[in-house]
Amino acid sequence: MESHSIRVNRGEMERTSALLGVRFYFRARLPVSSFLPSRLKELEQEAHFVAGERFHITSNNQLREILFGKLKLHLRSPRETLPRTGLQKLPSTSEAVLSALQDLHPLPKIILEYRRVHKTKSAFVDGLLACMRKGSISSTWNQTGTVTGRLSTRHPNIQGISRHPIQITKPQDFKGLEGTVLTISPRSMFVAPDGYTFLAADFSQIELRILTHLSGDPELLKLFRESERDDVFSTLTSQWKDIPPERVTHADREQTKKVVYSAVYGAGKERLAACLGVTVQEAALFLETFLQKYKKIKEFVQTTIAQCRQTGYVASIMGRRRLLPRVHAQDQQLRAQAERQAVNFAVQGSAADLCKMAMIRVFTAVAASPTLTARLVAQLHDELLFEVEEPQVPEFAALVRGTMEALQDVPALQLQVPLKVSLSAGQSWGHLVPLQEGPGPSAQPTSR
Ligand code: DCT
Ligand code: MN
Repeated sequence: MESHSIRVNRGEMERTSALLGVRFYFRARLPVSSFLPSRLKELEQEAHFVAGERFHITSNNQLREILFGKLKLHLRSPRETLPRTGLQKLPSTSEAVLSALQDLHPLPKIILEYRRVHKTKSAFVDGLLACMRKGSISSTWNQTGTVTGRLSTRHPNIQGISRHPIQITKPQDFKGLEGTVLTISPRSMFVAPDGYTFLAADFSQIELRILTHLSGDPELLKLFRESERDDVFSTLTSQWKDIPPERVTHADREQTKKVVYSAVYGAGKERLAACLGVTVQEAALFLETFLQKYKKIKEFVQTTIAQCRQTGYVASIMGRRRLLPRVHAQDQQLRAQAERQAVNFAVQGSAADLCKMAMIRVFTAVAASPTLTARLVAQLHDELLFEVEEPQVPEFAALVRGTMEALQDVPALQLQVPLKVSLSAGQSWGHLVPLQEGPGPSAQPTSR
């Protein structure tokens, strides 16, 4: 991956920087040029206007003084428990606080958007530009940089480039202008060279499958074995919430996902409540009913922690160990943290093992093939991204799927659950379309 580079589409890059950097209310068809005030500048001016004074928009101290010293928003806030910092114990200017205040005054919303645009611009425009060489980027990969055994990347951190488009909203209540939503899809800046196409192979629900294997939960096992063509999270949603499958919405599915991963990784009811936007009591009830229905998950969590206490380490499916001496700490918080890390490592570390094995096996298979020339260009944890010569797509797709799904039967693993790979392809990383299942080893049902 390091000896190969990925092409960046200059036009798309310019479009994105223009969206972020340049005013987008064009009265006439003005040329997009740099002397127009940038979107950040514009937000800064809006902030000064609604604050009634000029201040350093990036200074949290000055912002705090205006929000709470001058505008006294904390006194008007229905929430009595805004998190506080600093000597004067004024509320912080964190995202959570600003969100809680956004209906009281236009300033918090403007600041939130300023931060979002700034972050997007620095990561996806300035950050990428700084890493570009001859119109391409090539990340540096670190094999020993994470505690779970996942790979990590820098310059650029291609694994951190959001899969989902980022939406930036213009505040609606400023100067009576309509709110406009901008969509930025950072992945669409990466393109395959002429004659090639990107092919992405994504392990579906790898962590949930690993968890199912490790816990042996019969309900989950049944779900994965029987409904191979169905979407497991949708079925799961219908099952534990007791609603018919056809009434499960995308939002329900996402909610289930959050509940599942919170239950496993020990996020706790407060964090779950915050991320679902429900009350703490509701979140607690979700976790409880979920763990009630899939009893072996709770058992697995407890067994993992107990074993870690006994040995001082936790091991991944391939036997890689993480030492966790703090599992014996006196301090309850440190101990609870080590316990969460133990369970997280068992599942995520095992998923990392599988993904690395997939990389090695696909590489070996391509090297052994007299015809295939596909190259791995990036590993995004559970997703492998390849550059493939266009005519070779069908053959390579079948090989990748076959190789990755066959990991289920590796003797050292003997997974109780089937593995499922979804394939997509396209000219740009941001616009991959699902590949139809072609003929090949994957076309046969793999029920066992
Ligand atoms: N993850 C997590 N907490 C969440 C969501 C995800 O810890 N709220 C972790 C666990 C799975 C991993 O990130 C990959 O996330 P997704 O791809 O969103 O999950 P998935 O199980 O693969 O589900 P999907 O079928 O939607 O891709
Ligand atoms: Mn996924």
